[in-house]
Amino acid sequence: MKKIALLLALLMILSVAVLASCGKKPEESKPEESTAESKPAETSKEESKPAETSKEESKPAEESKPEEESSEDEPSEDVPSTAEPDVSGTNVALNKNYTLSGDVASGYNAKLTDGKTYDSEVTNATDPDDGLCYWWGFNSTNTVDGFAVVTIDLGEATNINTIRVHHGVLSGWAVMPWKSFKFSVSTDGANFTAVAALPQGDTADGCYWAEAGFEAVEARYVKVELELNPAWGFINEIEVYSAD
Ligand SMILES: [Ca+2]
Repeated sequence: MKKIALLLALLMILSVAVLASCGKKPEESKPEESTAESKPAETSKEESKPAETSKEESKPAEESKPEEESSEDEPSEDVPSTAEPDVSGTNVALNKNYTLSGDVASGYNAKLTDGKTYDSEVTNATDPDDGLCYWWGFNSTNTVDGFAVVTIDLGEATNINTIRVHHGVLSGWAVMPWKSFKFSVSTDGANFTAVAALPQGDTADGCYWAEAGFEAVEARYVKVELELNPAWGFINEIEVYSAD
């Protein structure tokens, strides 16, 4: 009987131990819950990813700007030459001073009253691209309200009847035809009177001149306003002819 009593006692102890161990399991599961709690922290990291992707999305916009600039900066291609038109008067703008609506853009800084046009320059160039160095380039950086403005001081009041602007088109390099041409004159450099206007000319690639003839007028200052057709507008020479 004593043995049976001992066995029963042992069974009691074992059952209590088993129950005690089962009671610990819920406590051991708590760390699992805590790991589950760490998951929101991970998802918060995932939430930060869209911010990173937004940065990536902004990159193409930044990269596109240099592409536009590079397309504007590299207009270099041969241009078919054209013959000079006949004018009976004297080019009184030759070697005269002038002002511009803005500083030179990207090195295309031809002199506009030196008597040399693209055509004459390229004759002496060994590389066709050299000729393009003799253009003055206008873009959004050196125009005002969409207009390139050149004002020539003839030095003294002069009777004139013709103004001519040599310009070029290279659409493949973003050098576009001018949208319009406006010509005005002044005797004091402050009050200008319109004398002529021209619409957009040829749009095909090439060298051109826009020529405006008008009734003879006395002028010391000649203003040429060219409406930009983005991105670039090129001119090389402006001639003003005397009526005498
Ligand atoms: Ca020139």
